[in-house]
Amino acid sequence: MSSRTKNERPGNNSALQQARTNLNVPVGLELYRWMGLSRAIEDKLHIMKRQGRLPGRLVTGRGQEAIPVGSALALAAHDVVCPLHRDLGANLIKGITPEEFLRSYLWKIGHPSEGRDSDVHIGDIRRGIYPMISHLPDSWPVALGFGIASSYMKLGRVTLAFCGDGATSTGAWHETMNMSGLFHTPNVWVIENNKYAYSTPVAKQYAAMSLASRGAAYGMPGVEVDGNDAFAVYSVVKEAVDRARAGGGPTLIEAHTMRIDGHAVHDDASYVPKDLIEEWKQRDPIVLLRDRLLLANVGQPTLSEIDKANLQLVENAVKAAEAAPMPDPAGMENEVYAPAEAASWMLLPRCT
Ligand SMILES: Cc1ncc(C[n+]2csc(CCOP(=O)(O)OP(=O)(O)O)c2C)c(N)n1
Repeated sequence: MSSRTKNERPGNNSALQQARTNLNVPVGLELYRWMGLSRAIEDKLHIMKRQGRLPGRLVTGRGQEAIPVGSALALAAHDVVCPLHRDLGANLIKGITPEEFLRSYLWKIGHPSEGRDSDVHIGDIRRGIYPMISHLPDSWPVALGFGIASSYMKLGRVTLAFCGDGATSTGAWHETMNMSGLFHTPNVWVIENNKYAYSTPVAKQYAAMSLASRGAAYGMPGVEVDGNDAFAVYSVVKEAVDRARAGGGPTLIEAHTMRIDGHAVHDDASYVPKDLIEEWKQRDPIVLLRDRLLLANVGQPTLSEIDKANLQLVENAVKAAEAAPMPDPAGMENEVYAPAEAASWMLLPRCT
């Protein structure tokens, strides 16, 4: 029996070790830019919520941006991603603009659902984003379907799906993994192990020492990665994406991180030991990457420019979204069912 606990971070796979030593600076700067934009939007949403400027709920992925950003940056333009409630960064990289995201949170028009759905339920299949399904992890069987279609039609397209540690206890999760291994689908499965599913800690969620170890049971590689190390996430996911595209089948990736906020803004997370949160706050993925970029001789002014540009984007987005109109109730039933062109991603040229 291993003496590792489920809260420890892994550090024993080759892609991860290599990532720690060889930071690719242009990729590092892209990771920094997208993580910073995601954080800036979610920080602003928290302020707006407290000011009473935000209707409805607020769920964020602050502190775990390295996973959606590192993963989505490893995809090609025509690949598909299935983001969930902690994955704003993946939506942004695949083309959802800050303004569209703000409009969604404010229930305005001018984003893919045009006010018929709200907050994190955003996506656009024409941009390769399958919008979140609330029933967790029901986007996984859908991602499997994308994978099977891509193999069958020889599209060369990879589909990446995210879920949390809690979602891995469901039947849909296990059935998806079984079929993915069986059909050798071009999927990358990313678990964001943030140690809590609402108030349930991982110790009460599963008995296995790691979730990645389940990969072997389904006939696919299972890899653990430090989910607060953006470049390590990018490297591990890129390896899995390249393998999937080359016909090498799926990979299960367990990215270790910590939910440093409550489940959502209404939850003070008082059930989480304070020292656990503090320990992980010291490993803020944006600060870690910034320090590595500085060590790699990227100047502080370059990083400050990126931060400034991100804040400006958010301010512009908030202004435009707040000024935008609400939907016309007369159009409530339009496009409730997917338009025919929703399947058009299949007809796009092969992804190279
Ligand atoms: C099938 C299902 N059961 C319950 C819920 C309610 N719910 C929403 S988020 C959540 C916690 C999920 O935990 P996890 O999968 O670890 O993801 P995290 O929120 O920690 O990122 C729960 C129970 C749901 N959305 N779907």
